[in-house]
Amino acid sequence: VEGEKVNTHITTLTRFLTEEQVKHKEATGDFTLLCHALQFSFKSIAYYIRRATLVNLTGLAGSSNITGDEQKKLDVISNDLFIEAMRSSGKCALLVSEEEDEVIYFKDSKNARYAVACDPIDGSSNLDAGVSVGTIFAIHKLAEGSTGTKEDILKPGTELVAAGFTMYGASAQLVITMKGGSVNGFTLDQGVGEFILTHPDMRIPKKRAIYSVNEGNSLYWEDNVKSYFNALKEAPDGQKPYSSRYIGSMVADAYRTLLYGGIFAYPADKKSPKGKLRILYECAPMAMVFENAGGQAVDSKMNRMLEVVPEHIHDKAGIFMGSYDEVEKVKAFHKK
Ligand code: AHM
Ligand code: MG
Repeated sequence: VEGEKVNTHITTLTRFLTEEQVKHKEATGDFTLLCHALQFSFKSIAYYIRRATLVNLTGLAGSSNITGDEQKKLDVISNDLFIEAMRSSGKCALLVSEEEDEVIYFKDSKNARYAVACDPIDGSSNLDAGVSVGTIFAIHKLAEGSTGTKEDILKPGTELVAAGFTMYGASAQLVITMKGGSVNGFTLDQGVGEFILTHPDMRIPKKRAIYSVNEGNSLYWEDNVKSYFNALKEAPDGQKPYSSRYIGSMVADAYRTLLYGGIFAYPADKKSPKGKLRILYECAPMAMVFENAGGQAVDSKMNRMLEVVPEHIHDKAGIFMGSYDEVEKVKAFHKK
């Protein structure tokens, strides 16, 4: 571009992954290849979502998943894209998907050492309205000597080797974090078809007066949850009351919370005593991102979300996550 300085020092996701691999002497390159397969699934899901209204991909598929949600056409397509990407990578031994009742084992991937959990399209109730949705993923390493069993995925989030999510919004964003590492954000450049590092070392603000919760459920909330959210609006000591922001796609609500700070919650309540969001592919990966960005995530009993161990692959939990101080406030209300 004339007169404009073009930045040629760009970190693509591919380069980022290669540089990460070099940092780990023991790395075999398997994890990098798995991430390349993930990256392809994100790009193709983003592509189909963008074209959905034009090529008749909106609406229902006529089936429902384990949780009883009616599946949208795009839920089914994205799930198939994700499964195929994991199968063809040769590095994934087993996969848990929100859209599949049972664990999928890739028996042909003989030397695969990873187990993956995913929600191919989170927030799918928003799809037909063109509101942001995204993909959530969590990666575990198989136990030493294991060829891949359910036990390799029914583990607490503290054991995750990597996790993250995408958000297909005004642009496609990818947030990824690895064990003990920082959180990095990438933006898909449609022109070159690459995720570009645009948000290195993301840190969530320590506090912010924004809350994000489906307030329509307040009738069913436990008393301490009610009094906590009321307190945010009552604004004690002459402070400004909190602002409310709720999109209804966790990926979008989480992405905003990560950037601006605040609190996102989907508490367990009298109607759903175990909460709504699923541990393996919704709560745990988000908790890892938030903790590695300097925030916190807890369940409805105020246990650290990353330490919650699911018994079954689709188990749910209540969740509160966000800025460090905002989660401290939630905890304080649960001690009362
Ligand atoms: P989904 O995976 O079937 O899309 O459901 C998960 C979504 C989250 O993205 C969001 O936080 C929540 O469900 C919204 O639920 P509600 O409509 O009850 O507020
Ligand atoms: Mg979901």
